[in-house]
This record gives sequence, C-alpha cells and structure tokens, in this order.
Amino acid sequence: MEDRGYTQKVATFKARILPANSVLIVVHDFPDPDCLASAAGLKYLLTYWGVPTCKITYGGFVGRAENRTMVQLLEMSAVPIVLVDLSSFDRIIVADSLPGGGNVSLPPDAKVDAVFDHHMESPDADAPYFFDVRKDIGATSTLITQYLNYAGCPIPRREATALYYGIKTDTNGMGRDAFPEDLECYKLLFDLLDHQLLFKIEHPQREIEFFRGLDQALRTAIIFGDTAYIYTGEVNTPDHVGEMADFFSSLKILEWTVCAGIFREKLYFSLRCKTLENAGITAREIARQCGGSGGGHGKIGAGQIPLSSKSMANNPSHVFKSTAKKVLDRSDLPEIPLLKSADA
Ligand SMILES: [Mn+2]
Repeated sequence: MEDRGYTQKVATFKARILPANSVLIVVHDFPDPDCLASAAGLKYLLTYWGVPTCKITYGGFVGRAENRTMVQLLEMSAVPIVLVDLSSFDRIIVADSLPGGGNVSLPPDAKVDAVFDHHMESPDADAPYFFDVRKDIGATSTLITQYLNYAGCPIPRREATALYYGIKTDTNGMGRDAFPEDLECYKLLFDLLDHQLLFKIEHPQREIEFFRGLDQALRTAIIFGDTAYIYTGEVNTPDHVGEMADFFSSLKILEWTVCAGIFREKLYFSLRCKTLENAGITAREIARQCGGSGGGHGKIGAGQIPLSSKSMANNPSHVFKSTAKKVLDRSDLPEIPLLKSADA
C-alpha cells in the first residue's frame, strides 16, 4: 500500500497521546458498528503502545440487535458515559464524530486530544487537538485500520472482525459511499477476521419489539412519487429509525427514503438515497429548518430535532414530513399509503 502520509500522521498522533496512563475513547451516542470498531481498534493500538488503561464510552445505549451482539461477542468493554469520570483520564479521543457535533455526549469544556472521523464537517485547522477527518473514505474503521497498519501493530481476530464489520455496515458491503482505501482495508481484514463471529453478529437474535416496530412502520409508510416516508412513532432505540430506513429503501420504485421516530423528547430521522449523492447535505438542511442538527454522507444522512424546538411544538411528525418534502422539492406530490400503492 502507498503511504499517503500515514507514517507521519501515526507519529504525530502518538506524540500527542503518549505518555499517558489512561485514555478515554468517546464515540457517538447510540453507537453503530463503525464507531465501536474504530474505538476497539484505537484501544488495541494504545495498549500496543503501552498505555495501561483504555476505556471506550458512548452516550445513550447500544440499540440494534447486531450492535449489541457485536459488543457482547467481541467482548468490547464499552460503558455509558454517565458512568465515566472524565477527570480521571489523561487523554480523550473522539471517534466517528466531532466534539460539539450534537451527537456526542461530551461536556463542552472537556479537553479533547484527538479526533478521527469521516464526515463532511471538518474541525478548524487551528483546533486544539490532533485530528484526521476525511471526506474521501467510507468508514472511520478504514482510517483506524490504516493507523494500526502503519504503526506496525498486528491486528488480532476480534479487532479485525469489528473493523471489517464497521467498514461493511458504513459502506453497505462496498456498495455505498465506498472509496479505494475502504476496499484495500476490507480485503486486508477479510483474511484476519473470525467468520463464525461475523456470522453471529450479522444474524442476531431479536427481541419481539423489533417485529412490533416493523409492523408499525409498515402501517404508517406512505409514498409520494419516488419517495417514502415512514414514521415509527415512539421507538425503544433511535437506531431503529436508521434500521427501518435501510429496510424500506430496498423498495424498487424509491429514490429517497425518509424515516422518523421519537425517542426521549427528540425526533430522530434517517435519509437514504439510491443514485444521488446529497443525503448528508439534505439531512443537514431539513434539520436546520426544524431547529435540530443533521449531516451524513452521499447516500445516507441522519439528524435529530429536539421536540422543544419552536417549529416542532404541534404534531412533530407532520412538521418534519412537510419540511422534508419541501427540502426534497416534493411538496406537491400526492401521498399514498405504501401498502395500498399500485407499485408496491
Ligand atoms: Mn462511520
């Protein structure tokens, strides 16, 4: 593999973190496989460098059945941030998100030492921490795989399984928002991972709530033109919203899939598009108009809007749907229930 500056970046990162007795790795709220795998990879690298204590932490909880299975089978000792005393750590690293990005439960005054991410927003060049934030890779797991590689750190089976699954889910198996570096790392990790464990993660045992949620989503789904809107109502976990967006986007006639649900006084939404490349920008604009925050990549976007936001006071689902239709320039299209539509 060509170096692409990684040797230098690894050295700069190492110099920023070491020496340290304890490092906290913070990932985004309701963590997904990419951020969990990135944290596991970073933790392994730091341990390899001799850091005695590394802890992985997240806001919210691990929701999706796949992700819970991943944490359990890969023995990732990740803990909710409410159980963590930030002041007891020498260094703080943020993975797969930006400090202050709206989906990280770090207090604003927390002193961050390093950030790894792959989203469209980048920190200011003079940010007081080391950062490697890339628009041209599909997963933070790719970035961390490169750091392990260029640090000369052998990747064990569990970490390889996590990183592979992180890249796989963020790129939908190299089919979405994937770049050459993702494929390089994907191939490298394929030979290192535990395929039995991967199978168990990808085929988790589900709670009955999953099927209730699916039923609710099917009943509320509507179609307008090439777009579906699914409102899941109150959800047990915000990542159910993204899960349903992925599921419904397989409907043949769709370009856009918009899915929204309510969890603890916030409306969470996910966007998927098939051929266009503006899901992240669209998510950001919908969230902005509703008084929340959002972002993403080319084909996937997401955001959250506090129900306390002025625009959301009455009937949040309706306000959100109207705003999404307006931003997508589909306000005038008639709405048809998905299960009654002729094409479905
Ligand atoms: Mn990611």
